[in-house]
Amino acid sequence: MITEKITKMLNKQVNQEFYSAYLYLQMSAFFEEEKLSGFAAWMKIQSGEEYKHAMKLYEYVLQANAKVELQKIDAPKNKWKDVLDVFHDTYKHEKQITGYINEIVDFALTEKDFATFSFLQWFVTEQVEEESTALLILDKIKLIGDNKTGLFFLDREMAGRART
Ligand code: OFO
Repeated sequence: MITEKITKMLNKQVNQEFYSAYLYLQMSAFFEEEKLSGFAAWMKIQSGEEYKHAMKLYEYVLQANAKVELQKIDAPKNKWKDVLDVFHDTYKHEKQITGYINEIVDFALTEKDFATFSFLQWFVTEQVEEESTALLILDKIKLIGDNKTGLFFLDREMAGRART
């Protein structure tokens, strides 16, 4: 059985992951408006990944015989200047999520809740990948600058995720 405090933190993280799914879906819609279908497809898949993260936490809370308490999901930002602006936000958001995960990991250790500590290792590893991917794309966008042809090809590359 997990403690009330850990349950509360995990439930909050369920909400954060659903918010991530919402945010990335909104970003996908922005890319659709901008006619960047590759970026849109990439973000839609990312949104689906976040849904899976939320459900992983949800299942764990249930499995631990604790109470799942779903909370209100905030509306995400829905306006960006350009692709660079979106990926600045994406990278910033992933770093924030890493911080939240680390807080729970840290608290689980304090409580000697080794089961939750062990469960969260998947998220710790996942966050390394999430941050690294967001930064890689951000750097590519910076490299391209105002070059429209570069953006066209990067959009095609982003579409590749939908084919894998
Ligand atoms: Fe983007 O990894 Fe979950 O939130």
